[in-house]
Amino acid sequence: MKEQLEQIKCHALAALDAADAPAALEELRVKLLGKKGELTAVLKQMGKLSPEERPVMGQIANAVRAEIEKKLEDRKAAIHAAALEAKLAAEAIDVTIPGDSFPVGHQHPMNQVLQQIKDIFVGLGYQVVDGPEIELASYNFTRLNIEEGHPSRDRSDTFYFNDDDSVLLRTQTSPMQIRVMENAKPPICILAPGRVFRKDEADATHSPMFHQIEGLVVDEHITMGDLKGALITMMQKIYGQDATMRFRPHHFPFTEPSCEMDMQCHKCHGTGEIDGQVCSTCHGEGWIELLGAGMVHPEVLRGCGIDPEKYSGFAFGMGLERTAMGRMRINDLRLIFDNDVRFLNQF
Ligand code: 2NL
Repeated sequence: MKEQLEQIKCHALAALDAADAPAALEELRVKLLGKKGELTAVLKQMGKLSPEERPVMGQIANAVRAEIEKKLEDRKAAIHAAALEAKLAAEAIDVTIPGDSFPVGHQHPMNQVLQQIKDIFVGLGYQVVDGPEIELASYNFTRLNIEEGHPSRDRSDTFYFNDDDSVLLRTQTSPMQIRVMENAKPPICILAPGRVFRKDEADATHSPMFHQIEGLVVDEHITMGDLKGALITMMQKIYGQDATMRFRPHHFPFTEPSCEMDMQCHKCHGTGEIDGQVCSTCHGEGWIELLGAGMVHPEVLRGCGIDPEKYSGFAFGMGLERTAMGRMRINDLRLIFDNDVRFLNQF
């Protein structure tokens, strides 16, 4: 019997060493240690032994069992470790291989300019507002003090939707500011950027759709000084602290008084020429037109339910394309809308 046990142990350890998969190990476990296994079969014969032999054989049998069990565990661990090793090797990622590169886009030059101007005014406490592009003529014209018969209302200048000329594509972003003034109480401090539409044939300086940024501040004691402070601050943040501005009288129906703001040409420093040649930036003017502005007309305030005896305000408007063209030396407006990447990649 002792030889039998030795033989079982010998075969078992060799077979376990050869097994290289969890399923094969389990098969061997059943074959060796299971209820119908080889070791159990030998133990069943213990009854035939003498009382003196029985404990001796029992001890040997237990030792064999323990040795097989230990071998089983060792092989299980070894097979598991080998499988893990193989998996890690197969799934290894070489982080030193260069990645696939693809071109990263950038903002359109118009958006770059818009973002910079918005950042400046948000920094001054303005709120950016957005409104409908399809507007009522009352918001776009009447409430801005633009009377019936004014040239800008002409059907050859404005896109109307109906025969009575009551609905249109906004020609400026001011209607948005009217909407804010009639709904909010001063202090009001807003920036209204957006698309506007005018019946213009597209050429180097005209487009039927373009972008405007308007600003509006209404509160007690707002003066022309506040207007100048805000606009000079904006331009000096864009063009540098030594940029020089001038204000010229002008006329808008919705502001009184009204003005236009120019900046002294930063290329020729106001002389209009460089090395005896006409300056190409200001075309010899010495000054560059930037925007229109003024103190909100009392009738416009009153029409929005704001008492012009108590409150005053300033407003300004600028064309975004014109600003971008001046800043980035773009000489044809159509380039801005063509979206040719060879053009856009330069900015
Ligand atoms: C220009 C001039 C301007 C305004 C826009 C405005 C808006 C309201 C009331 C009063 Cl709600 N004024 N906006 C004022 C002055 C000038 O734009 O040349 N834009 C391109």
